[in-house]
Amino acid sequence: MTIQWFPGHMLETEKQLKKAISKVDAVLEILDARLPHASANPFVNKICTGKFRIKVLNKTDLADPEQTALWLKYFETKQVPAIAICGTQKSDANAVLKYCVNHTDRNRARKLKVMVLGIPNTGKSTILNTLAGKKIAKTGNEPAITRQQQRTSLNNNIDMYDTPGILWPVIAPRQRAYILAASGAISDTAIDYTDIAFFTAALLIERYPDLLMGRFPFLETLPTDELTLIEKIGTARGHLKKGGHVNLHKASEVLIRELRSGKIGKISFETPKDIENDETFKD
Ligand SMILES: Nc1nc2c(ncn2[C@@H]2O[C@H](COP(=O)(O)OP(=O)(O)OP(=O)(O)O)[C@@H](O)[C@H]2O)c(=O)[nH]1
Ligand SMILES: [Mg+2]
Repeated sequence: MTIQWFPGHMLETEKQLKKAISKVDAVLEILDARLPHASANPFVNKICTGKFRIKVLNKTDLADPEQTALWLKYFETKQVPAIAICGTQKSDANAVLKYCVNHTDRNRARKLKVMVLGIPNTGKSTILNTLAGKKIAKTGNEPAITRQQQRTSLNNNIDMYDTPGILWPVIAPRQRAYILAASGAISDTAIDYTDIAFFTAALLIERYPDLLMGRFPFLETLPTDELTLIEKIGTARGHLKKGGHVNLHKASEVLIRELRSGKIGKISFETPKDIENDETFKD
């Protein structure tokens, strides 16, 4: 299965970005710390050749800290500059800017131009707002909130460029599409909601059984399969159809909502080991 997801405005965005990137000093590639590989747009590699770039693993408050540490080590061994932050924390966002100031070659008399780039919903506009200390850009927990490039002058002689999230035309393999969908980077209408929940349920049962049992104590024992987990959540939350059958769509919504909000706990969707050992994760 491949996911065809490429709204018209993204093609336009690509064209504009290529031009705009040539004019900035540094690119912050904003990734989701829960999925640092799946959330990396291969297109960014292509358009940023020769440009100073740092991978920013954002939303560390939602990710498994153990895995985030492993990802940073992974990027270090590949000699790829990377930093992990919580985009709503001023000190974290400032650390990223400081890194850019210290590592870019330029005439210090003029403003440093920094662009945030990445797939939808990774927190680009949030980081800009945090740095500015006020709500300059619209943000929201769904993809494609920002529709246009926007320049903001910060106090410290830095110009920040916010950009719309960009995805690539065909997302494959299936595992990657599910990871992106579970994180909220792809519109909830692009993939069947229950499919995303089944993927999520399998991940939680296999990798985070304790968090799952902690959040849903009514489970009593760890469900052996995804359907049992989703049905038990549906039953406990009263999402039943006529005849007492569980409304799987509603139960799926509960699981995904709780996962995305962090209520289940700090969860990572992929590990460096996954992409080294599993060919399906490779680009
Ligand atoms: N928990 C948590 N949520 C965050 C963080 N950064 C951003 N968010 C949330 O993630 C959602 C997406 O944030 P945006 O800043 O709109 O993301 P974006 O990358 O600009 O998205 P597009 O404009 O659609 O490309 C919002 O609900 C933010 O509040 C973070 O570090 N931690
Ligand atoms: Mg935005």
